[in-house]
Amino acid sequence: MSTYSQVKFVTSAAEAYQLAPDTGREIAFAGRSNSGKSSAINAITQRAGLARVSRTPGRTQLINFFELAPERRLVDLPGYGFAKVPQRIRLHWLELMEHYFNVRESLVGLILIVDSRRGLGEQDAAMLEWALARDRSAHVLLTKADKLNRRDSQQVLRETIAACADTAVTVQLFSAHAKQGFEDARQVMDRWLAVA
Ligand SMILES: Nc1nc2c(ncn2[C@@H]2O[C@H](COP(=O)(O)OP(=O)(O)OP(=O)(O)O)[C@@H](O)[C@H]2O)c(=O)[nH]1
Ligand SMILES: [Mg+2]
Repeated sequence: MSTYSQVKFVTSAAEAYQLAPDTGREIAFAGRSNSGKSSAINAITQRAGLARVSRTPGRTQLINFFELAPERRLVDLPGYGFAKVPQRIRLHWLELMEHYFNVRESLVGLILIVDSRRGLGEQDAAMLEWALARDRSAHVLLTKADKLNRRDSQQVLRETIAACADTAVTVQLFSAHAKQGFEDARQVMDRWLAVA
């Protein structure tokens, strides 16, 4: 199984024309602000300082591209759902995301990061729909699972699986802090990145 330890930063895009060249295969990570997206990326790639972890929600407003291997990328999409973000920035986010999902041929799958204490929200469901509508795979990481006891984490897992029933979306528990679920997440990514 890949460890992605050769991962390196490629470029950041604030505008559509700044996206990395659309070749090979890439996996996008998306989620609410503060859901634990950067922590999940660092955990899965085993690179502590790769994506910046912040205590201030909404800090990452750029699309960040990382190379896992030649022609294999991981994309950190800007977080959504942070109440204090001005309308102008929200609209820009929406336009940029629509553009990204519409044009990106190298996009093979979406990893959706959901705080397990919140569960799947409306905007999370909308992200999954965007991916599925374009025939992309999708996998949900219910993260910060260390904050829940076993009963509650199993319940949110069941609820999320039920919410994704009738789709090909897969779901797992994850914790960057407790090192839970890393291997399962990497297995999904390896499968998506492999040339069929
Ligand atoms: N307990 C616990 N806390 C976590 C976990 N993952 C992330 N956090 C915390 O959640 C906060 C947000 O984490 P980030 O990884 O920066 O989240 P993000 O989604 O990238 O946030 P933005 O880029 O700002 O939208 C930080 O204080 C992290 O330490 C986890 O698995 N368990
Ligand atoms: Mg982040």
